[in-house]
Amino acid sequence: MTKAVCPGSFDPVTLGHLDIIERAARTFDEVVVAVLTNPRKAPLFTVEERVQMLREATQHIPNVSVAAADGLLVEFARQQGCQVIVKGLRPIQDFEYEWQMGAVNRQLDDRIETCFLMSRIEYAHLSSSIVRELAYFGRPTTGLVPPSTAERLKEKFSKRQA
Ligand code: COD
Repeated sequence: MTKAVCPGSFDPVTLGHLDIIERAARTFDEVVVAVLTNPRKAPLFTVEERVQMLREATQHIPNVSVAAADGLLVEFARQQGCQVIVKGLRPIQDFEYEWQMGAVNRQLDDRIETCFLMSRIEYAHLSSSIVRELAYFGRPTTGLVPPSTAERLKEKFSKRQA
């Protein structure tokens, strides 16, 4: 049985993330989506909110579970018994960072393989930061994020503006 981890900040989950998770779930026996800390980013949503949004968005996929951790990704992968890290790769922008992360993770534990899935062309422009910016300016995010996430974004920014 091959178990994979799909890691990220997911602040919030987008349809680009969800596509990678669905494809990982078709490729591997079990997938754990891990909400981890990216020290380069200051999150809008709490870890609990991000986990909840991911659980709502992935409830239709039976072999996917969602968890949170605040340590290193390879430590999480080891604890969970994951042999593979699955990352999404958008054209150009992701390559340098993901290559570096893949190399560091291999140095930390070379028994855990990193596997990159190319982003679908229709989601290649999509990022959590673009989605947050649209929501900040009061624009709908439908069609970019799962429906329940679009609702939470609306709620978050209406509270901020109130
Ligand atoms: N289409 C396809 N893939 C996408 C899309 C899209 N539209 N948008 C994002 N992705 C991919 C990203 O390329 C990434 O692979 C994944 O989805 C998650 O993206 P984000 O932006 O939610 O998450 P990141 O990149 O901030 O996540 C970084 C981690 C949290 C994974 C990283 O910081 C980490 O591993 N943290 C733990 C500490 C650690 O182990 N660090 C490494 C050693 S120093």
